[in-house]
Amino acid sequence: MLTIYSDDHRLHHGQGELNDGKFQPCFEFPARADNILAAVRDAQLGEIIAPDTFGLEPIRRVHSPQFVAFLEEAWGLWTAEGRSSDALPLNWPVRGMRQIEPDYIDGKLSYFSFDAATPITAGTWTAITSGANVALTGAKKLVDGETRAFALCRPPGHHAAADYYGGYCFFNNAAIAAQYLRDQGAKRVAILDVDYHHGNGTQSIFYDRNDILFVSIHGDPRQEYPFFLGHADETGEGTGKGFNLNLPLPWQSSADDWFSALDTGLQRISDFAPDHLVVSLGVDTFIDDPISQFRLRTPDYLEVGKRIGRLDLPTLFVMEGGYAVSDIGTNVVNVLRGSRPPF
Ligand code: Q9C
Ligand code: ZN
Repeated sequence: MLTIYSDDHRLHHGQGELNDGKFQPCFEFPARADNILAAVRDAQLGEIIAPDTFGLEPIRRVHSPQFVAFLEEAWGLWTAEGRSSDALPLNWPVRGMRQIEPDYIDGKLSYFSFDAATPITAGTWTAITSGANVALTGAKKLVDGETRAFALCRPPGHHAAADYYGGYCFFNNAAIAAQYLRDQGAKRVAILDVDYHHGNGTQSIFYDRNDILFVSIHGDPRQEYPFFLGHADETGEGTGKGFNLNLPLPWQSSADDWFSALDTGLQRISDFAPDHLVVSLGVDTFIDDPISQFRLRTPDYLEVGKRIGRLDLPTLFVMEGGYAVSDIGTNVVNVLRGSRPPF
């Protein structure tokens, strides 16, 4: 299997995030991708290539121009105010407040974000544009006939919507790749999100669409971040009705329960008969993940890969979450290895 990777991810390295009422070191940090890359090499999974450059046009197919412009200018505006620490928001425009983009950088951070765990740093813009290129290069490989590719994206993307960032995510790499596949001629694309957290950004980007099916297995939003999207009754709207499938599970769900949900999701994808599959690959479902409450173990990830592989669809895996850094490489590689025939 082909892996697409760039060192540019290291340019995004936040100093900290607000967690448990304390300012703590970021859970999402460069060693995650470094460890995955090392495991891909050790497993001799296949060729590792650098991304091509696609420019901002394919990013603007899923993100608003205002949001893209904000991310490009944010660090400059922040440092122009004399700040040298990471840029973080402090308040949000909730129910009844006006949705007007402020002029001042602190207000812009609030307007375009939804949490205080996602710092913008000096190198964030370079890292996230490069991450989008990694995903797009993987998508292009599918168009060119590759049957499996792994976009080793960092930072992750699935919490980012058309015009807001959060949950460690800025550009929605999986959504950008799925839209690119459509724009290159695919009639239908399915996105399977197996990250522990609901892919609220991806869902909201494609919620009114019947050409891109979104299926997600995740911690029940009654208990788990991002809390305000991911319920089972969110099935799509307008022409998108029936093309969004949420499979929320409670904290401490067993691996068996998780695999039952996976089978339900895979059946829906199979019925949809897409031209391509994009997998939002998070391994924060792991039993030892420091911020998550599911119970998958390292050998389970081989089985995850096998079941996905049996769909027999051209598949792009896009890296999302997973914070047990010493196990992340093995867990990811197990999914990738499992997905290759023979099953
Ligand atoms: N106490 C992804 O996995 N905050 N994002 C968690 C835990 C945000 C996770 C706080 C978690 C975001 C891509
Ligand atoms: Zn996650």
